[in-house]
Amino acid sequence: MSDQYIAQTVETLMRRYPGEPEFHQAVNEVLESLAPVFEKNKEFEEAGILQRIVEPERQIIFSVPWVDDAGKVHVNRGLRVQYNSALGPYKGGIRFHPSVNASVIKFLGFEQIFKNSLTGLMLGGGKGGTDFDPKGKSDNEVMRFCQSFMAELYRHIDADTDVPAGDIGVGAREIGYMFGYYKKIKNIFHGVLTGKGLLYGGSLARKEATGFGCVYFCNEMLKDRQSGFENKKVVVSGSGNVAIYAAEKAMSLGAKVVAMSDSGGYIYDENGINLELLKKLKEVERKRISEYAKEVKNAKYAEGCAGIWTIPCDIALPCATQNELDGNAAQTLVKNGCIAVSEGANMPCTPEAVKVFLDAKISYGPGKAANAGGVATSGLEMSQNSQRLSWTFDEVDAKLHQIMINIHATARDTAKEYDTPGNLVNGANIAGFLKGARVMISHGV
Ligand code: NDP
Ligand code: 2IT
Repeated sequence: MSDQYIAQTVETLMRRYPGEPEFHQAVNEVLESLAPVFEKNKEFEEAGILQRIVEPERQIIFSVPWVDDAGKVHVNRGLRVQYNSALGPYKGGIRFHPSVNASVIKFLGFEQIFKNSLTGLMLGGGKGGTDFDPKGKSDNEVMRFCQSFMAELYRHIDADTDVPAGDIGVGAREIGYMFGYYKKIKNIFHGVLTGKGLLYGGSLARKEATGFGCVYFCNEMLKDRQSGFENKKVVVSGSGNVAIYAAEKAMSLGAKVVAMSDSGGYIYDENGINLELLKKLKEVERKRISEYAKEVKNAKYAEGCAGIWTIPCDIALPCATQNELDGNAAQTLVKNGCIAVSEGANMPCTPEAVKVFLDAKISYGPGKAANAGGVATSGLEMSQNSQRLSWTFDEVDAKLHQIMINIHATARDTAKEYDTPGNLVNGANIAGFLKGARVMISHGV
């Protein structure tokens, strides 16, 4: 009965949104976990919770015209999907990447509902983005783009309505330009964005939070198998915000990070990555990761980012982008002795890869649980902004750490309760869903 309800809901959604593979993938992955929940809670089907949660409450699509340094006019497409507001103001990042389209933003927004629910904070789910490519653009071009983006987005967001943050291609620089323009045209200085600079309301530890949180989560999974990061060999994909701070925390717990990547290729440094150098190349100079191998004699660079998973490791932290780790890569990791995978990125492992990890019974932390530390710390930034106070780095980090411990325990206990012990995919999906669904029932249709 509940199987039929789920199948019908999926079918209707696929018909309504054809040709959106990432969105379909994300929905299927969550719904595959939920049959026993609908079996146990008949009131969810009666209240139409599933049809309501898969359909975004609001989708905003707008044009973003801007002028480059040579005076040429360009037009990109901006999107904001305000997915579900049961648990609080819509909350989720903004992505600047040429691959952004409605499918990508809806998959990210849908994931965000469950992730934000798991944090235990009052956060609804949303996501935004644009197909603008910030690579190779001057600061002034990025500023003009951000201003044009905000010239439309400002109508739809507010500190108590929808609070965007960063994601791929959006860091402190872009948040600064967007915040400045919002303030200018709305004449309001409040916490409408998170990931802000520390001098104007940003939270200490927000920059580090997603990567640190991913490692805190992984550490909890390792503890359950009487293990830890000490002396482990770690591979981290990506070399952006999430990857850098996942690597930093793994190192501080005694691991050796031997490989990192960008969309062009990966570096392998068997002595352990020199993170200060990598930060300089990536965060300050915005260079390609291949430059690292030019500066470090023993390091090797290989073209193509997928090859990074062939490097033997104990722990893999995919922190770049969706579907970057497929079934073959997963089999290689398992064959090479990998015992844990914790997703810093959103949906980096394909469904085939996830199946390989679950079948092999290695520890697998799905992104909506393992990378929730970023948005959780955004929630802490919102709390600080509301209070007009700022907490110390250690205070925020301690709260983040506890939130990640709680998310892991919730996912693990829920998986056990629903007869799939060790399956944190089911645990995270079910626990994230239950809270939102119960609140949707309280609010009426
Ligand atoms: P950044 O833009 O800082 O870094 C992204 C990294 O991933 C870069 O190294 C980039 O390489 C690489 N990358 C991007 N696209 C591709 C691709 N198609 N193939 C291979 N590599 C790619 O982004 P973040 O670190 O913020 O985000 C990384 C992931 O983490 C995303 O999935 C994001 O949704 C997720 N996430 C981010 C959070 C945050 O707080 N920032 C919170 C939770 C999840 P290149 O420079 O060559 O493009
Ligand atoms: O995917 C994510 O959780 C983020 N990009 C962070 C969202 C946020 O609002 O901090």
